[in-house]
Amino acid sequence: MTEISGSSSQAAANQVQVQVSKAVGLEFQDGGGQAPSPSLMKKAIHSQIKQMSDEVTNGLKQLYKQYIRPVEVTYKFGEFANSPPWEDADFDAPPMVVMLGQYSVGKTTFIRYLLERDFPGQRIGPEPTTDRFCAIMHSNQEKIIPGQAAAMDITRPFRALQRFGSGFLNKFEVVMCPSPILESIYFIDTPGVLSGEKQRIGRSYQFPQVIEWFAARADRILLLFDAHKLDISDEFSDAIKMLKGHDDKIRVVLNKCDLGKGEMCFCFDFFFSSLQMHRSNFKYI
Ligand SMILES: Nc1nc2c(ncn2[C@@H]2O[C@H](COP(=O)(O)OP(=O)(O)OP(=O)(O)O)[C@@H](O)[C@H]2O)c(=O)[nH]1
Ligand SMILES: [Mg+2]
Repeated sequence: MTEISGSSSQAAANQVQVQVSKAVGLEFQDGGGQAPSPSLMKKAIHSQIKQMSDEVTNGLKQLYKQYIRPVEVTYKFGEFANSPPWEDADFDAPPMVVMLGQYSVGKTTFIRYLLERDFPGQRIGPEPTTDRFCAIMHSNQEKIIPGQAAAMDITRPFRALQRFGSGFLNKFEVVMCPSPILESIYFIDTPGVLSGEKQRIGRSYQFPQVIEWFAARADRILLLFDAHKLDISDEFSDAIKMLKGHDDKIRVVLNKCDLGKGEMCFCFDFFFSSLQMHRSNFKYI
């Protein structure tokens, strides 16, 4: 094992500093020039990370096209697994975070909080408000792209949504918004799951199948609950069942905890055992 002495670790640190200084366009000489400011250092480190992640993404694209895609096409994997071959946009998109929950649990408010700003088309209110699937992505200008247009665009990872037909695409939109967090991830806001027939009757697409598609593509699925209404409707239970096979991506969020502590603690054990009834392999971590 090589032991790094104080002087050699100092030399290594200086080398990193010199590289970062070069990346931000500053001359930094030993004991001489001015050290870069923390914000410039941060910018330089981000750009280095971006460069590395671009290299990894390009390598993955190449491996997929060369070795995996031909096998998928030969054995018609897309048709069996309901997942057409990946395109460049699927690799280039940042990680996807899907918000799921019954109506009015605070999904849209949660996204708004993380964006630290309002976004176009945002609807927040005590009654069922969000009536569509909405992908919230980064751009320097605010814009809403209708689902039909987004699903035709080869630079976006939504072309495979065409399979759900215009009934779904009319209820899907991409919202572009200049929030810094969206440079690293993007959100899918979903319509709240209502109980009873009224939801199913008015819908011209298969909600569970759409959830299944997003769950397969997602990197993180946040299941939101109102900490004071922990019952799970049949419809929401069906949606939870569609997440089968993606348990490692799921995190459960008990929202609206600011509304009073006592009741919430009382309900927690009941809630957790009820959740386990719907998906027995949920674990409390
Ligand atoms: N007290 C409290 N109220 C909240 C919190 N989060 C959301 N709300 C309120 O709950 C209501 C519903 O919030 P939304 O963000 O519209 O909920 P949603 O889950 O997106 O609702 P749908 O789109 O209809 O499914 C609004 O009146 C919010 O102001 C919270 O953490 N605490
Ligand atoms: Mg909403």
